[in-house]
Amino acid sequence: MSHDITRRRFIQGGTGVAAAATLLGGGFLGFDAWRQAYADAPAKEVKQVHSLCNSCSSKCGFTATVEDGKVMTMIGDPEHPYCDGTLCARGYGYASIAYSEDRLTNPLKRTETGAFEAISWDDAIKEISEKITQIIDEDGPQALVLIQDPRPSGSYYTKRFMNALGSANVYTHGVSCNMSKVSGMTQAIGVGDFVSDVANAKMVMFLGRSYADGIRPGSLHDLQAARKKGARIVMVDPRYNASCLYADEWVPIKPGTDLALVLAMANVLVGRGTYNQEYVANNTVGFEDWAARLPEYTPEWAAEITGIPAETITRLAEEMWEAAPASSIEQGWRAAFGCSHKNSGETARALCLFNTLLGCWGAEGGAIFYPSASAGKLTDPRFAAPPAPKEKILGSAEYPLAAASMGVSTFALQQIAEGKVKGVIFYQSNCVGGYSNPKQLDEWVRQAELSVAIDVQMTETCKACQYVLPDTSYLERLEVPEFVGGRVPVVALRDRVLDKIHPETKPVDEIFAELGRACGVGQYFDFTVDELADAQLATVGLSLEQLQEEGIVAFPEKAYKPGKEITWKTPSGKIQFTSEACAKAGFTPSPTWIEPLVMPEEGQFRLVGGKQTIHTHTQTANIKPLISISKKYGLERPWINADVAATLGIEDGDEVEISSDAFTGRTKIKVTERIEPTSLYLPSHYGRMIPEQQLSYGVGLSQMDFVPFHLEPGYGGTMAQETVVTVKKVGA
Ligand SMILES: Nc1nc2c(c(=O)[nH]1)N[C@H]1C(S)=C(S)[C@@H](COP(=O)(O)OP(=O)(O)OC[C@H]3O[C@@H](n4cnc5c(=O)[nH]c(N)nc54)[C@H](O)[C@@H]3O)O[C@H]1N2
Ligand SMILES: Nc1nc2c(c(=O)[nH]1)N[C@H]1C(S)=C(S)[C@@H](COP(=O)(O)OP(=O)(O)OC[C@H]3O[C@@H](n4cnc5c(=O)[nH]c(N)nc54)[C@H](O)[C@@H]3O)O[C@H]1N2
Ligand code: SF4
Ligand SMILES: [Mo]
Repeated sequence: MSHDITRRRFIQGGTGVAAAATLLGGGFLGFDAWRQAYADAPAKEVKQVHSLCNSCSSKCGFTATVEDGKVMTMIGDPEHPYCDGTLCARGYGYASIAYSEDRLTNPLKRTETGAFEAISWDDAIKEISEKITQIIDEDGPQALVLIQDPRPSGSYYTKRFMNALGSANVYTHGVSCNMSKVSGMTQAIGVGDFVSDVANAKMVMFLGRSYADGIRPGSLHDLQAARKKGARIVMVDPRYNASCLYADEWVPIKPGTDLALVLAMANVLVGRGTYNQEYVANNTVGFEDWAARLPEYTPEWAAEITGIPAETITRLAEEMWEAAPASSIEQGWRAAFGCSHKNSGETARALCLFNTLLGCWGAEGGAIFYPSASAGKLTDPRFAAPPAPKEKILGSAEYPLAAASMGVSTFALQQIAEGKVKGVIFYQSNCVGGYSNPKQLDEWVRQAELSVAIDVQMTETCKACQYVLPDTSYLERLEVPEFVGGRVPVVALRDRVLDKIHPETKPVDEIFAELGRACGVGQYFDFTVDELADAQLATVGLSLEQLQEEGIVAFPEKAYKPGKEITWKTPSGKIQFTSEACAKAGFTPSPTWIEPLVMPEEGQFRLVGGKQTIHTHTQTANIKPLISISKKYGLERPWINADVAATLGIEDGDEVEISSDAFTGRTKIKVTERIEPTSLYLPSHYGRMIPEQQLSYGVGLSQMDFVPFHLEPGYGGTMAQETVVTVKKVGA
């Protein structure tokens, strides 16, 4: 197969030995300049390695300079679509995990007393595999569950391992990330993702998506470009988030009510006939059903619910129409409707239908779909896939709209208490700490007959498990190639930047291969990750060695082409205003208003989460350079509206007590005008109570502690913001 492949000029021939003197030389000079500057200094081993960040799921590409086994510089790869030449602060800070004092360095087993003691790899693999075999013999493979945060090798090896055992139960973190969004969109447009063409848009509305807080550098660059070009940017968010710096307008909204806003804007456009009638007639089904339901959703109706004035709602709808088709509502990711409320899935569905009224799909400046590349089929029988599991992923009957590629992981854990699930394995997942109420999840995991966590540090999830297996850090392992979609799709590689630091750690590929062999399915793991990577790359005309040298290879022949006809992967082959699956799951055929599960009354607040630029979920709280910044600036403090604080006698920096039905905790508070009155914002990354995480222990509070265990009907999202809290000053 031949491909028109562009090759990035490698700055300097691969991994070479060069002269360099001190750390000071690291800086951010180009490699050549640095080498030149220290040409006469005593020789040290300096090499360059291309790899992928592991501080969040964006997995940005970078080139590391390594001197005598220490990472000196990391430069974001310009061709990587997500990083666009820049790593974010987390990308740099998280690299220190490799050398962290709090790394797991040995397999551990929980003893009768609840303490963990070291155990050899041989014993750990033997005991775990015996238990797996016993569970399969007694209860069948569907009694086993695996939960992972999708990473290149993680996704490949966990699925292969579970499928080889006959289980379909491989879950991601979706329930507590973007599952409702992905699943709702799929009902409308057949896929769970699109991209607002922000850089070329005339207008973009963001519903609780903040490129400057929930960072992906490439997206932030697009927002900056849009700002420069004069695009109209509107941020709908209960708080003035960091992206508002690039916006024309901040529209504060009561959280959980975005569906009412979208329905009312649709009411305005459809009521007036100011929508792309030709586009709707040619590309959709079920429009009449929605049109007949919209009249009751007037801007005045929505104003009551959202707290946004009716005139603003009407004006925003008008402006979006005037800018169409170079306008769209951006797709969002987590906090607003990724997994947060009882109406999240339906909000995502309605959002896609509103964009359809604009006729913006595939239009320059509108809502577009980026192409991707992928590896072809491998012919070598060693790589043959195990037979497809006989059953569907557990939870698919109860939550029929949930994307099967993510699955309702927390429902699967609930099935431990029902006796249907007996064994659970976590790979690179702090499920217990972050997917729903930690106390509840901990209780279920502890009831399992087998529980294993594979991680690099001690976490809430590890603590709940019987066995803890130490992975190498991402800087110490090669993974399978990562194909990334974008304007120009690419393939990139996580490579070994450092030699293994702790001898008793093992990379993910080895862990699952050893478990596979011990469980009697070794025939599916009869290869090294290097051989697998090389074979996958051969299907696109590359080799492992080539990609290691180049770091990233683009597929320009697959680049995004504006105006290309879109194939809608829905059952009808068209955009669906009505969905049979939604109707079958108990929703109206086209989206209508659904009240959130709880609404704050007088004296109560909805607890909302949100990312901070310098942290990722629960995984960076113990990272020295990052948590030091948090501590210095008090970033862990929740935000309360200034007027409301005044009525409660609360001042900036006061110690407060925050209570929900599930939890009560104390912390210092931030009083600000940057948040609407019914919300209390708790930054998402704190409240870790694991003493082994020495730096994060006891800093701030965790949103999930306050949230009861529950799941969004039909869609299975964790409903992370369906909780109300009260706040009082300590000692008042
Ligand atoms: N720094 C950082 N960046 C990240 C990550 C990270 O952990 N840290 N994680 C990555 C991942 S996995 C994800 S999922 C994304 C998440 O990316 P986002 O979805 O952008 O992130 P969030 O911070 O969860 O939510 C964005 C905003 O929604 C607002 N919000 C809360 N509730 C509502 C609501 O009901 N309606 C509206 N309109 N707004 C609301 C919050 O105030 C917040 O400012 O970030 C990615 N990038
Ligand atoms: N409290 C809280 N809960 C959240 C969120 C939040 O911000 N705060 N965010 C939500 C969102 S948007 C998402 S996507 C999910 C994400 O949920 P997860 O994917 O579970 O992400 P983290 O909570 O960061 O936990 C990642 C785990 O992977 C481990 N890890 C890191 N590197 C490696 C490695 O190289 N190998 C192995 N084996 N393990 C490694 C970390 O130590 C950590 O325990 O969480 C959701 N829940
Ligand atoms: S966005 Fe930041 S943390 Fe995430 S992969 Fe990219 S550089 Fe790493
Ligand atoms: Mo996420």
